[in-house]
Amino acid sequence: MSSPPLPIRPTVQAGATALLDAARAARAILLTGPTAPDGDSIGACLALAHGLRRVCSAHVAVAGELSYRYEWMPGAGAMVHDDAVTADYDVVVVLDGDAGRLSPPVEAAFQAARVKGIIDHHRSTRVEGYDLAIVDADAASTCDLVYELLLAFGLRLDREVAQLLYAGIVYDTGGFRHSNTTPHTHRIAARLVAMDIDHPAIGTRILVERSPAGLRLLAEVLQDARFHAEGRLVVGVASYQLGTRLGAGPGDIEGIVDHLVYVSGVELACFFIEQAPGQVKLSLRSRSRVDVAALARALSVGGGGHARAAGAQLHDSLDHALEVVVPRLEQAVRAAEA
Ligand SMILES: [Mn+2]
Repeated sequence: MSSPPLPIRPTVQAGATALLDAARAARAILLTGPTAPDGDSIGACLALAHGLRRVCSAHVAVAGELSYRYEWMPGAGAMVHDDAVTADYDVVVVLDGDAGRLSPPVEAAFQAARVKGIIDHHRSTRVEGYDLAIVDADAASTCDLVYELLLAFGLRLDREVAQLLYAGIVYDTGGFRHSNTTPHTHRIAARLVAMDIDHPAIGTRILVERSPAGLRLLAEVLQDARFHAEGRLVVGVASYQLGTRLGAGPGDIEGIVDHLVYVSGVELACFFIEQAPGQVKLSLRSRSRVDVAALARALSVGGGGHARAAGAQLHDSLDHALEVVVPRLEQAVRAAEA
């Protein structure tokens, strides 16, 4: 029994035509996520690269630095390290995040490109400044959009692409538990699972598995978590020194903030990650009331994301960041209760 075709949203349909035209006129295409790409970004880039290689003759490269969590993904081994990206691509498309968060070499390639594109579902993303934009904040993931894009290209799914898209969807919906999960996302996922992919293994690798160093890091962060605002706000901290002592890498940080926010009574969680001295990343999650995308934007110029999951980057010492930000988080959680 075959399922009826899924509808393709108008923005994807229009964008597919524009992207195909640009791709067929191009010699070289670069697909990239923002710095430190997540599962949705990597899945979307690799799946779109796979699709584009079947509909045009341009050289298609994917840029990004992978954490160990994503090394298994088909095509991941051929990704170009950000530092090795040169500025000679006709088309550069940013997936799952805006061009404000590219690493310097990728930013240079983006600026030099004849066609600058974006495919994204972050509510904070603006379409100005791009020649080609497929942006829909109602999509659960960028992989949802890429799935429809590949259909609009007239391509049939294969197992490789199904694994990539499923990984991205599982990542961004937290295993179909977050509020962005819709019947449409489930319908897409059903079609991907029907491709005979090893979906339990993908779900485990993307959401659950940790390295031994990552387990110790999780333990220390949870041990030292602090509650504020009568238990409605929780703050976790991973100092640079802690990460170095445990030998933890970027992949070990992912998912820790979810442990913080899913504590009874908690509405808002903030995880402070000291990436290097003077450089602090904030990872924000809320349960139902605080708009963390707005909060992240208020905390830093490049901050943003989704209503329930967002991030911000501060150029500040860890101690000073805590001193300044925690009262603002308390304020936000109290305002949301009022
Ligand atoms: Mn995403």
